[in-house]
Amino acid sequence: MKKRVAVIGAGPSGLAQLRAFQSAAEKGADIPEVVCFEKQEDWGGLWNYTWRTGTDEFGEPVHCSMYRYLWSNGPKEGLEFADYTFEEHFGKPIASYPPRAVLWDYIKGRVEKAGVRDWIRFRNPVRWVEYLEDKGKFRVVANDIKADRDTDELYDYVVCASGHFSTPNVPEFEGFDSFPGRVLHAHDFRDALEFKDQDILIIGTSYSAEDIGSQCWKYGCKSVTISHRTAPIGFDWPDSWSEVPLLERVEGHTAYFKDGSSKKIDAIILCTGYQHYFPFLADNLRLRTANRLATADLYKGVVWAHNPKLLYLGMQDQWFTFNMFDAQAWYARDVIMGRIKVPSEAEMLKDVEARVAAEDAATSDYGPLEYQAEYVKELVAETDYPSFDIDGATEAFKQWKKHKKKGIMTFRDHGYVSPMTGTMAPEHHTKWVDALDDSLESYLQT
Ligand code: FAD
Ligand code: NA7
Repeated sequence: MKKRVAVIGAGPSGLAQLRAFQSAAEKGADIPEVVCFEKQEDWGGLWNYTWRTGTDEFGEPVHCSMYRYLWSNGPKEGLEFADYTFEEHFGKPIASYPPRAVLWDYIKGRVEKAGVRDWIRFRNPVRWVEYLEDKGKFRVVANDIKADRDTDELYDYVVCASGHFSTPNVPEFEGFDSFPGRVLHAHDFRDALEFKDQDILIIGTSYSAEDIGSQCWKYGCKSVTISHRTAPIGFDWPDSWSEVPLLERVEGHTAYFKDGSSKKIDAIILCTGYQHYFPFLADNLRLRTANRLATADLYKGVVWAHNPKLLYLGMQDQWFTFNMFDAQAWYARDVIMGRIKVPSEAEMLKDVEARVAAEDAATSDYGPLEYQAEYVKELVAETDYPSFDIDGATEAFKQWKKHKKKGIMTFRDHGYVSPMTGTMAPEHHTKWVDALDDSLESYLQT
C-alpha cells in the first residue's frame, strides 16, 4: 500500500511540496499518493487576488491579504525558484520588483509545467485533523464546498502549508466604536484610490504599514500618519507624512497620541500583523509561535517535534520566500520518503532551542537576514534541491535595504543580479511612482 500524504494549502508553500514530490517521481522514485486540499477556487495562495473581503460567496473567510497595485516588496532575485528561473518563464530577463500578477503568473508556470494540478482538490477547506494513536495515522476531514459533502480519510503524513498572513491581528483603541470614518485591517485593504484626498492614520511600522502608506500616497491621499508602538520607521518620507507615538484614543475625527499630540484623520488602517491560526488542527498538533525566523517546536523549521509525521512549511517570518519554501518542501519530502531520518523528540527540541538562541543573537543590521540565508543553505545542502548562489540572493537583499534607506519611493527602480542565471535585471520602463498600471501586460512591455 502506498503511503498517503495530505498537503493543506496550494499557495507557494503547498505548491513547492507538490513540485518536490513530482520532481522525485520524474527522477524515477516511487512517490506516495499526494492529495492537496485548497479552500480557494484556484492556486497561488495570497497571490491569487480577490476583490472580496470578509467572507466569500460560500461563507468562508477570505484568505487574500493582497491588494490592487501591489508590487513585490523585496527583490525578485531573493525569491527565484532554483529549478525554474524568471528567464525560463518569461523568455527574457525582467525588472526586479514585479507587480502581483507577474509573480502569480511565475508561480503558476512552474506547477503547470510539472502537471500537478489534478493532485489538488480545490474548494476543499480542511476542517479537522487529528492523530489516531491506535492506527498511527491522521484523520483528515475536509469539506467539498460545491458538493456540500464532507470527506473523512486517513493519511500517513500531513503537511500544513496554510500560510500565516491571513488571519488579522486586530487591536482595539478607545473611540473606535464611534469613529465616523473607516477602520480596517490591512487584510481588508484592497484599493488605495478609496483613500484619495483623505488624511489616513496607519498603526504599525512593518511591511504592511510601509507599503499601504506608500500605495495611498502614490494614488493621491492627502496625508499619511504612522503611529508606532515600539519605534518609528525613520525613512525619509515625503512631506505629507509624519510618524507619531502610539494612538491613545480617537474622539470624532481627531486621533490623540501618547505624546499628547493630535491629528484630524479620515480613516484608520491597522497594519498590526497576523496570527498563526489553525482552528482545523487538534490541540496536540497546533503550532503556537510568534512571527519570527526561528519558530517554536519545528525541527529544522519544518518537522513538528512532537509528532514528526506532521510537517509545516512557510511558518517563519520571511526574507526568503519561494526558494525557502522549496528548500523546506524538499526536506519534508525526504523525511516522508525515509531518505532523511529525524532524531528523538528531545533532540529535535534541542535543535529548536539552538535556532531560537541563534536568532536572538543575530542582532546586527544584517544579522536576521544572514541567519535566514544560513538556514536556507543548511536545508538546500541536505536534499537534491538545485543548489544556488544563496550569498548572491543575500547580497540582493542587502542592496534592497540600502536602496530603501536612500529612497523609500525609489527603491523599486533598482535592479539586481539573478542568483540563478547571473543576469543583471534590466531597468523597468517606468519609474515605480509613475507606474499606475500594475498589469502583467504593462509590466512585460520593453
Ligand atoms: P499562502 O500564500 O497564504 O497560501 C496558503 C494557502 O492555504 C492558501 O491558498 C489558502 O487558501 C490555503 N488554506 C488555508 N487554510 C486552509 C484550509 N484549512 N484548507 C485548505 N486550504 C487552506 N512575499 C514575497 O516574497 N514578496 C512579496 O512582495 C510579498 N508581499 C506580500 C504582501 C502581503 C500583503 C502579504 C500578506 C504577504 C506577502 N508576501 C510576500 C509573503 C507571502 O507570505 C509569501 O509570498 C507566500 O504567499 C506564502 O506562501 P504560503 O503558501 O506559505 O501561504
Ligand atoms: P508584521 O511584520 O508582523 O508587523 C506587525 C506590526 O504591527 C509591527 O510593526 C507591530 O509593532 C505592530 N503591532 C502589532 N500589534 C500592535 C498593537 N497592538 N499596537 C500597535 N502596533 C502593533 O506584519 P505586516 O502585516 O507588516 O507584514 C506581514 C507580511 O505582509 C510581510 O511578510 C509582508 O511581506 C507583507 P511592534 O514592532 O511589535 O511594536
